[in-house]
Amino acid sequence: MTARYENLIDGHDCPPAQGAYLDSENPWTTQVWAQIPRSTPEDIDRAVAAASAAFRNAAWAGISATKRAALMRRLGDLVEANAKELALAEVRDNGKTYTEMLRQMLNTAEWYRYYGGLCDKIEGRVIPVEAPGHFNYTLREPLGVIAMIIPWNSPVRLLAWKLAPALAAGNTCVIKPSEHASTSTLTFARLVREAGFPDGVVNVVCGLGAEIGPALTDHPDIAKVAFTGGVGSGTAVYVAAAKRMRPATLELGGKSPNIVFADADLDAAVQGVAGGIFASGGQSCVAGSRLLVADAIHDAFVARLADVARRIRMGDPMDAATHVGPVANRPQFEHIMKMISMARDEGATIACGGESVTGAQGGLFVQPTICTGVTADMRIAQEEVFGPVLSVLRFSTEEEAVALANSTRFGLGAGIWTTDVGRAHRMAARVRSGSVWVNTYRMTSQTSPFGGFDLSGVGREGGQAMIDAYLQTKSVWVNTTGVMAPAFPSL
Ligand code: TXE
Repeated sequence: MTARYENLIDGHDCPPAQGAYLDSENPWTTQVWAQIPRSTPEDIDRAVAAASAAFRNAAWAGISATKRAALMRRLGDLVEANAKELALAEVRDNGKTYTEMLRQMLNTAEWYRYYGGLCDKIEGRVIPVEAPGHFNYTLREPLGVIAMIIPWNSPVRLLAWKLAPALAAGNTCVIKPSEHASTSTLTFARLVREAGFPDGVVNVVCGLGAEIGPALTDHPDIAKVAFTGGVGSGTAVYVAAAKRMRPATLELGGKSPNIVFADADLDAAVQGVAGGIFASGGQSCVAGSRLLVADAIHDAFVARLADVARRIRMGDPMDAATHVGPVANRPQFEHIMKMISMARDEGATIACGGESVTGAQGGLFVQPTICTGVTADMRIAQEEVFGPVLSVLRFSTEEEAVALANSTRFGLGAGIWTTDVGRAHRMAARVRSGSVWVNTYRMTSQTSPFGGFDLSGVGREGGQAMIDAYLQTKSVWVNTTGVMAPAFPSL
């Protein structure tokens, strides 16, 4: 049976103004399992109006920081209690394994708890000023209505990276999930109501990026845009924010290198590199899609990696024995296959994989693929695939490794595999990347900042400082003398 979902506006389930819906296809069964609203700018207007009213309403604006913290903790508890339902919605929407999605949901709960802990630690300062008889202090105030635009690969988790600090700071929001994966966000939004947040604080409007995205990012009552997605859409969002002189945080993916030196613990490196690119079918922003490997170990390392790649089990994402589910949606599948064919045309060798596979129920898979003989000037070494495709480049010196690592316009993550502690720190300092992992990969935490250099984005998510990105500072001056000096003494 097809489930029908509605937008959440001002605490109510709201059918889209034009009454149109989009089909949500389960990528494993290829069957339509849900319908989501195909909203129009009218729906965006309603949601922004609700969020603006909620921002001013005493039920939210006047709530104490201690009470806001309690709401956040309650939301974290509800995410944990409903983790299975949320994970199931994501599996149906994007085909990632249930095991992975469940783990993500449990971690997502921690984001709300962590930022809940910061609510009552938002403090201004008393500032010594060289102005006798004047008292100066700062107030830290929320920004207003935040537009949050979310992709399909891990919607509830990537939303938390924005929503948790934004709510902790006292903002309200309008969320636009991806048209490819909206149901988990709507399921999550019900929990926001259940936790006791006032109506209108969190609103969700579903629909196509091209049809409602600009109506949201260009809305005059939006105070900030927080976005995760591709570079193309991210650029459009950033331009829209700039035209209204508004801040934006953007997380835009990458072409992250795993750099394996000859002195590395090769057992560990094989695991890290294979997991870095093939977990989630490569559909993750930090996918380690470039392997930079020392000449001396190139052939042996690639052979070991290919052996792991060939043994990865693709299948039903609900089956605990499955390592990787289907590609999340047809446009993404077509994009991955086009990139593999482009790699072949550019002269790369497909050392393993390279073909598509149709699953038992019709879902589309791409074999874990390793392209060797790749050079830095090839498009396969420069452009994000967002699929299970690894480009292998070789180096002979540390200098060359640094140059190759920094040879793309992205800079999201980098793995460094070496047992030489000096080299590990030298490399960490020289690689242009928002996160550097030494002898590990993919580590993130609500307590630590995450984000990208260059085309990988603007701003950071996670960590204490992130709450500042959802606050603004007001400087208050008070004349304590009771006397105002004449403006024009001679008059
Ligand atoms: O992302 P989009 P798509 C990369 C990956 C993938 C490519 C395209 O390489 O192949 O992006 O994926 C909304 N104004 N990543 O098409 O278009 C859209 O509706 C406002 C990297 O799914 O960037 C969705 O909600 N919003 C990545 C969101 O933007 C607009 C995760 C992301 O969609 C808009 C996913 C507009 N003009 C894909 N156009 C990561 N960094 O993790 C679209 N949207």
